[in-house]
Parts: sequence; structure tokens; C-alpha cells
Amino acid sequence: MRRRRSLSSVRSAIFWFFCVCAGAQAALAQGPQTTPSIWAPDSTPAHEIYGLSLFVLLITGTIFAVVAGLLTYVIIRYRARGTDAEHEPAQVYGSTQVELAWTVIPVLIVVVLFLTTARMIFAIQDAPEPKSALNVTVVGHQFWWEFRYPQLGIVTANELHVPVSSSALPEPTYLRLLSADVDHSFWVPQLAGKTDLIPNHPNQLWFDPQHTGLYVGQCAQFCGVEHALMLLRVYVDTPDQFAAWVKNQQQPGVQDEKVAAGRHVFETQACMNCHTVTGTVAKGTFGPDLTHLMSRATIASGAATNTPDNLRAWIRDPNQFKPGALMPAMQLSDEQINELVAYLSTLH
Ligand code: HEC
Ligand SMILES: [Cu+2]
Repeated sequence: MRRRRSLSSVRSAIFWFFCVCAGAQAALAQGPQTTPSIWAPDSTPAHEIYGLSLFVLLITGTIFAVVAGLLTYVIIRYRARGTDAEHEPAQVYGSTQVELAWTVIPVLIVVVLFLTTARMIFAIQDAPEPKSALNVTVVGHQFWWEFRYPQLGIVTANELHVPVSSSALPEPTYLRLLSADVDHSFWVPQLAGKTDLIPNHPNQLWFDPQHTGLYVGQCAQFCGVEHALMLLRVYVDTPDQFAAWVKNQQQPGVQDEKVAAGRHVFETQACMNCHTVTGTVAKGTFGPDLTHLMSRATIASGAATNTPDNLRAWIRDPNQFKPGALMPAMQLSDEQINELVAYLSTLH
């Protein structure tokens, strides 16, 4: 029995050792990862958080190794042998020195952890915003993200585009975090720490991604039934890609006569009460702006890829992808849905 307990300490020590190795290895990978990763920071705040977590892991890992090591030693060295069990060993009570040691040392350790963490939080939060910074207002909605670029006059949803920020040309992105309903949390672990979007309490977050590509994240605060399908995509573009994206987003919705039937359905059904297509009568703001729907790779906050089939299925019944999503199934005919999808497919 005792031998087995010491074995399990050894086993968990090995487990932790492998965790740290796996983390260190993943950290060597550069650039965006396909799943949210805390092991591959790629922006200043994320690097700072990563460094701090390694420091915390080192301290707690050392404590674990010392305690587990002593425990293992004592269990093996002083295990019951032969007739030992018949006599109770000498009992020792109270030692001021030992008690002081095991009180003062942990308090000191906690103070060190607290101070390093607090210092890092303030260093990130107080970083002065450079003139070259891009400002984006993020509004959390049940269960999607609204992105507004006040300097550029752009409104989009779910897929954030930002420029890459190199040391030669620093162009960090500063997010102002708001919420339209409940508490959400913006978390793209490779770029920055999680920060909540609280109604009536604007928060701020910044990052300066060092590589181009797609960084993924998610809402990290339970905000309702579809919380788990409130995914985040941050595209880090080269300066040219970003300028082209901005130029396209600033255009009004394309008006193609070939899809007038679908546009008519859109503007005579409730769609227009909840969605905006700039340049048309549709000015709703309850749901995502659809002016450039086709510039997005996914729909419904990453719940499905943006294909005509998925759009059809989504409009027929949003609950198929996202049970609890706040867009109603509108009981439209197949013909109306096909016309709608043809129209939406022109919104590049
Ligand atoms: C009551 C308001 C409401 C109405 C009416 C409505 N929608 Fe929506 N729509 C939403 C909301 C909210 C979402 C976001 C759902 C989510 O991701 O959780 C959405 C999402 C979408 C999306 C995905 C957009 C994206 O970028 O993720 C499309 C496309 C869409 N709606 C089309 C339509 C069409 C077409 C109609 C009319 C047939 C319509 N909607 C009617 C509220 C509405
Ligand atoms: Cu949320």
C-alpha cells in the first residue's frame, strides 16, 4: 500500500515533466497555430504572460518536487518493517522553528508571485498607446462579435483584421471592449490575456502580432447557451493586404440587378430589422453587419464555414448549427431561401 503511494508521486512527477517539455517544444513553433495555444505567444502581452507563467510553474514545480521527494523518501525509508507496527513510534509535538519556517517561507513565496504578477499587469495596461496604433471597438453580443473601426468607418463581425506589427514598423491594435448584453471575454491566447467585455464598463486590451496569418480564440466567459460557439478569428495581414481589406470594407454593399429577387426578400422580410447592408434600407444592428459577408470565411461566429449550402441551412433554421442562437427560423420557402443565398453571395 505505502509502496504504491510513493509510485504515484513518481508518476505524477514524470507527468509534469512531460507537460513542461511539451510546452517548451510548442513554444519553439513560430507564428499562428490552428488551435488556441498558450504555449506559442506571438505578441508582447502574450510573451509577458508566458514568461510569468513559466516563472510560476518553475516555483510551484520546485515546491512540488521538494514535497513529493521528501514524501517519497519518508514513505520508503520509514515504512513498516517486521514487528514495527506493534509499537507506536515516539510522538513529537510543537517546534516553533519548524512552524515559523513553514509559515514564513510560503508567505514570502506568495508575496513574490503577487508582486511579479501585479507588476506585469500594470506594465501591460499602462503601455502608452503610440500614434500609429489601430483602434477597434469590440462589442460582445450573444453569441457573436461586432468589430467597429472608428478611424476607418468600418463595421464587421466575428473576423477581425489587423496589420502585422514589426519592431521596424510598430502598429499595435488597441481594442475597446464593450458588451451589448451580458459579460463576455475576449481571448486569443497567442496575442494577449483574456479580458472581459462588461456592460457599462469599457475595458481595454492591446496586442502587436509579430507574424501574419490567422490567430484563433474564443469567448472565455459563460455568456449563455451558445457560449462555446462564440469563436474568434484574428487575421494578421501584411500592410498591403490590410490596406486592400480596408478599401473593400469601406465600399457600400454591391447592388447586382441579377439578384434583385433575393434583395427584395431580404428587404421585405424581418432580415432588414436585424442586419445592415450599407447602401440599402437594411439598417438593423441586432445581428452581424452583412455588407461584406462574403469577405468572411465563417458564419455565425465560427460555427460553420461560409458556403452557399451552409448559408441555406442557416437561414432555414439557425438552430441546426447553433441551438439557442438569437436569429429566428423564418419559415421561408425553398425558392425564397435560394434567392436570398444568391443575393448574399454577391456581398463581397
Ligand atoms: C431577430 C433578428 C434577426 C432576424 C430577423 C434575422 N437575423 Fe440573421 N442573425 C441574427 C443574429 C443575432 C445573428 C448572429 C447569430 C450568432 O452567430 O449567434 C445572425 C446571423 C446571420 C448570418 C450569419 C452572419 C455572420 O457573419 O455570421 C446571416 C447570413 C444571416 N443572419 C442572414 C439572415 C437573413 C437572410 C435573414 C432573413 C431571412 C435574417 N438573418 C434574419 C439576427 C437576425
Ligand atoms: Cu460570449
